[in-house]
Amino acid sequence: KTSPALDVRFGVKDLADLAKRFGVAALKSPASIVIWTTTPWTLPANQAVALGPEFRYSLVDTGSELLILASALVDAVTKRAGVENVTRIAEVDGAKLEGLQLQHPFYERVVPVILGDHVTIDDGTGAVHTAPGHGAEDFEVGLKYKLEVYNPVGSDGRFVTGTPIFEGERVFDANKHVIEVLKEHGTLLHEAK
Ligand code: VAL
Repeated sequence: KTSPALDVRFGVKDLADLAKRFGVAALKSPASIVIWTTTPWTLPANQAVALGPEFRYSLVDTGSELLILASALVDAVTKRAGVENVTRIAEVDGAKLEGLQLQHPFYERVVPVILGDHVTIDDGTGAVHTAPGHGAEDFEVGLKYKLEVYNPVGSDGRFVTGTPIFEGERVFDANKHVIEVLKEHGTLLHEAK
């Protein structure tokens, strides 16, 4: 089996702040930035979501929620997620969203939007799940933003004691559990099979 590819919601904490950044009137539905990852087991270590400063990002309304995606990827992401009605509300440069506060998809942790030149819009969502303890580019951009280099995985390949939810699990077995936990929290937008 190939590795799972997930689209995951990071909820926007402050809708008024989001509205201001996009230059629109009051927003009513819950809003999320959607990240794409092929390594679900790295999500416990997430410390930020990186956007490309010069890419355009759209705020889209699905009828039940608001999603923020790279404008170039709105069609691809909403199509694979089976979203039928997509209304584009507004568009900004990624730079406009720096510092926006997001809710981690299953922990009680608030993580910021950061900017990085390593972000691409070739695939995914245009928003990179950033775990400085697990990836070289994530580490580099983390230094710039003083993110915690959090690595909850021990040398035995298992989540260390004290890791919420996943303590003791082997990381590659944990992928399935992470997907279940995302579903429980309503933060899994799509899982490629
Ligand atoms: N940034 C990578 C990802 O999106 C890892 C290294 C956390 O899967």
